Amino acid sequence: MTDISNLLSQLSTLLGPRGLLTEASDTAPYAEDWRKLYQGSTPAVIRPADTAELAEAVKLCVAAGVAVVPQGGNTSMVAGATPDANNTQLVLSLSRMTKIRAIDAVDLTMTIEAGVTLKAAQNAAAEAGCLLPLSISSEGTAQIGGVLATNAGGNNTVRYGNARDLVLGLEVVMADGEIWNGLRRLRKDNTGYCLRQLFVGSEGTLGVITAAVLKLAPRPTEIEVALCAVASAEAALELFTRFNRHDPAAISAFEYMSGAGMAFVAKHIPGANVPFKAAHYALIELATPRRNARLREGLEEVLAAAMEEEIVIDAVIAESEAQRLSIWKLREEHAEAQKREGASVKNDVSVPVSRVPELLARAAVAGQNLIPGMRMVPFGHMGDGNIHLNFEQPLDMPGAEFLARDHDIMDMVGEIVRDLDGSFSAEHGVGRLKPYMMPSWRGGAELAAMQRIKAALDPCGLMNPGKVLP
Ligand code: 2HG
Ligand code: ZN
Repeated sequence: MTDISNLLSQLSTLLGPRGLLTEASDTAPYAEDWRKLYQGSTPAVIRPADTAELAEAVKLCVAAGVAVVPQGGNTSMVAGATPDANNTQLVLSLSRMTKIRAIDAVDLTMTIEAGVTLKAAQNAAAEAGCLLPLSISSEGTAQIGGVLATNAGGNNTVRYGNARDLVLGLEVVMADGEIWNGLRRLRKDNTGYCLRQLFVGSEGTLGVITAAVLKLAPRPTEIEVALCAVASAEAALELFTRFNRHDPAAISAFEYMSGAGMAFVAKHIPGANVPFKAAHYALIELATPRRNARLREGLEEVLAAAMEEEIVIDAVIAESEAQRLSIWKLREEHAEAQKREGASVKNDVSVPVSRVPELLARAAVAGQNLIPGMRMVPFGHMGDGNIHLNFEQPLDMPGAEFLARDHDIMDMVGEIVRDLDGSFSAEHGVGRLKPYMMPSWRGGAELAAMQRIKAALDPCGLMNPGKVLP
């Protein structure tokens, strides 16, 4: 690495005062991850105004041999977007690149820049009479670039797939500073290797996503949301199966929550209104753009039968948009509530949907055997098999002592997940937290191919070093 002060003065000339932060008080928030697992340090945050500036900035960094850490809303659960502690990596923030370049309600596409928050993108799509069918708990802060770089999933995967499934085109600044304009909005385009899908999910280790063309969907005209107390995790699965048999095309979300997580939300989140206490909850959302689809009738019919058979113990159906949002708040505030409760170890895992109840049962037993008193807080996207199988510190164990056992806990969960043909990371990615797991889960030909791709596209190893690959 060469003289960083020389690079900083070049960047300052290129980007101007708004485009470069160097004061420690300004850079500090960019150097720490949302979970506060890692305290990083950076000499500067680069904040380009547009793609051309960003590309020039990357070229200067490459010439100086200085690494960059692309960062969107900094909401990563695996510290995928924060620099290490050596004070040598520059953070590359996309947050000034917030243009919505185009929306086409006939083609059902939107072309947007990486720094637009997911919420702002959803709102823009809605104003154009469309739906951007991707929803995650951090959508108010998370930015499109990060959402794509991590292939975020979230609440609507069961219906619309992951972020990857919504991408038609990308604009990327490659690791050498060249701009690749792949902002095509075609539904068919078989012209060689599918480069855009290589960048989606690469977590900023191959290049920087600066803009994207996303698929939109017709805006639903009917939406129904119900929160149910269910008898068990098996009952939640049975309920999901029944909705699937009834009208699979209508399900837009099917989420699971435990009594433990809901109690944290009730305790820590102002305005949270939990309608009934239960050990297991299911949240079902049905939505459709079809006219007169009578979703409400179908919902009530399935729930009534399930109540008759004591699969569902209690249920509320939202009667207004405000009630719909307040039910969703109970689910979406789980991460925040868990953070406020104390130290937690997260396991963002996936298994085949049919095996979710077994996953929960086995992890509950193994967890108690490993650390007695550890509180299991499972919740998540049951309809696609992705459970956040999190554990909270025992009430009588200091947080630091508990966090020192994080690998033991993650490995305990990992063993069960492996046995159930699942994955150690469902939607949060690998980041800085989980590269050590890659050899045992993705070793051999798969990891070797990934390493060759990394070496080919980022030969100097300056794109988000230390993330994803061990
Ligand atoms: C969610 O589904 C997020 O709310 C966060 O993916 C999950 O906090 C977590 O473990
Ligand atoms: Zn999630």
